[in-house]
Amino acid sequence: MTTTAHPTETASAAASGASATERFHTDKSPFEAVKDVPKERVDTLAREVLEAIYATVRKHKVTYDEFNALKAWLISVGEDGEWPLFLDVWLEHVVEDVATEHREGNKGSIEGPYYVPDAPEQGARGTIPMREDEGGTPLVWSGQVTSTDGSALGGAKVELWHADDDGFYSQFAPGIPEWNLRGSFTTDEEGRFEITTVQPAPYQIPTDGSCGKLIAAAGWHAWRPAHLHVKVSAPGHELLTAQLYFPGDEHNDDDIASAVKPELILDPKQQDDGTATVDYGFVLDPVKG
Ligand code: MBD
Ligand code: FE
Repeated sequence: MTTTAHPTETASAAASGASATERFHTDKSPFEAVKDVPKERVDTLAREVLEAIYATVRKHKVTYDEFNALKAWLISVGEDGEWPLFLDVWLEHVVEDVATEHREGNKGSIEGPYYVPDAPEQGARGTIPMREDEGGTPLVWSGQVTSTDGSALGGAKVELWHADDDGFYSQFAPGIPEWNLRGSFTTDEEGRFEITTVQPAPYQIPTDGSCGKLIAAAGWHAWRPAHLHVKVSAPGHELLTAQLYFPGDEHNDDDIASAVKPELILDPKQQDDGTATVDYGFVLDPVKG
C-alpha cells in the first residue's frame, strides 16, 4: 500500500457541520429552484420514499425502541449541522449519476459539503494558495479542457479545492488560513492549464457527531479515499463537478460516499525531485436546445 498515513485527529463535527449548514443557507436558494414542480411529482416522490420505509419497517419488524432512537438521532443530525454531510455522503452519488448519465463528456462525481465559490483567481498556470510548510507530496497537474467535438475551450474555469495532508478543509476546520488549498484557474487559448498543489491524504468524515454515531452503531468505517474536488465550467457548456482520485488508495473500492468512478483515478508519475506530475483533462458537453 502506498497510501499516506491516516490522520489521527478529526475536526470537530459541530464546527464543520455548522459551517457547512451555514454556507448552504447563504449561497443557495433551493426552494426557489423547485417552486414550479407540480404537486403530482411531489406526491409521487414523497409517497414512494415513505412506502420504501414502511416496507423496511414491516420486513424487519422495527420496534418502538428503534423508532425512538431514530427520532432522537434525526433530531441530533440537525443540531450538529450534519444534514449537508449526511445527504452528500449517503445520497448525493445517486443523484449525480442520474443528473449526468446523458453526458458524452466527463460524467463527474459528487460536490460534497465543502465547496466555497469565488476562490482566488490564479490564471492558466499557477500554484494554489497554500501555507509555506504545507504538508504532502507536491503535485503538478496539467490538462486541457475541450468540448465533446474536440475543440479547445479557452477561458474555461477550473476551480479546485481539497483537504490538506491532515484531511482538513479550509473554511470548515478551524486554524487553517482562508482559501488554503482552494483556487480558481482559467485555461489559455488552447484550453490548457497547469496547477501546482500538494497531494491530499485519505480523509475521514467527522466521527464525533451524529454521522459518526451511525457509522459506529452500524460497524461501518468513515473513510473517503484521497481526492481532489473540481468544478469545470465554460460558456455554452454544462457545469462539470467531479473528484479525482489516486491509484492504490485502499478506499477507492469502499468509499463511504460511493463517489469513485474508474475514469476519475489519476495516473501520477513520481519525479526524481520528489514531486509528482499528472496529465488529466476534461471534456464538457455543450448545453442542448
Ligand atoms: C468530503 O470531503 C467529501 O468530499 C464528501 C463527499 C463528504 C464528506 C467530506
Ligand atoms: Fe472532499
